[in-house]
Amino acid sequence: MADMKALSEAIINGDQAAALVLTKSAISGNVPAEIILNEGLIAGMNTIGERFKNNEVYIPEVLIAARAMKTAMEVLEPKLIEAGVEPVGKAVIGTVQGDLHDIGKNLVAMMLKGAGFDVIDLGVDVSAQKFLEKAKETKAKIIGMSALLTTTMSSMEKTVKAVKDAGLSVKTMIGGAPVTQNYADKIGADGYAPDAASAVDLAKSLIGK
Ligand code: B1M
Repeated sequence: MADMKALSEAIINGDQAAALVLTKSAISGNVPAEIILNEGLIAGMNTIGERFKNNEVYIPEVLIAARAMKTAMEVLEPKLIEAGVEPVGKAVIGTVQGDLHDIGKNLVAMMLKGAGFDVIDLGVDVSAQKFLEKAKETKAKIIGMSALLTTTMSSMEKTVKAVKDAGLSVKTMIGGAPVTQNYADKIGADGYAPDAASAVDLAKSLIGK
């Protein structure tokens, strides 16, 4: 029986080669794709997320773990599709219009993927209209916006307003260094998260998972 604990340890340690070998051996040992995903890969990313939140590990460790997860996901993905495993939810994410900072946004996207979300990353400089169109097109449950400049935060408000005006039932969540819970409340966003691990908890709670 393939060892899911070893697989999650490989993710935690960011050991790309071990993550790949263990995922392949689990697949050839007929471990269900969902078990490999949940008990191996996601369990590992969850641990990294917790450690990151507690300042026990830092951005480089998260990025290395996410890279190991990505490598393993490349071989697991066809099996998940075959097995018809549903993602936790679909999230459209991006850095808001006028803002080119994407390191934090990328971390949030990686952690969401690590938690089993289907993430559509629109990149940087994303307008309210673009967020809205993509959310409609993909039937996403969440729009996630990141801003690092005080001057671009107002773009979040535009997106929240556009979503409300369109009557779209999608949850909006925001984050980034200058963003606060107060600001989220002020603009009527559904949630704010201070870091990537909290963003995962928030995203899950917004969609009742
Ligand atoms: Co710029 N920059 N920058 N910059 N930059 C800041 C943000 C700044 C604070 C530096 C300073 O003056 N001390 C300042 C903003 C001042 C302000 O408005 N308050 C600033 C400025 C002024 C600028 C320019 C205007 C500089 C210029 O050209 N005169 C320019 C703007 C360009 C533009 O966007 N239009 C600019 C450019 C750049 C670079 C291109 C050089 C580069 C960006 C490279 C890139 O992202 N690819 C850059 C960088 C690297 C920074 C600093 C140094 C680091 C930002 C970062 O990546 N942090 C930053 C100073 C600093 O913060 N020390 C600075 C690490 C990252 C992991 O943290 O993004 O906060 P963060 O993400 C966290 C959380 O916030 C949260 O989770 C993440 C992980 O825990 N989070 C979310 C983020 N998004 C979330 C979304 C969520 C939930 C949580 O839900 C959806």
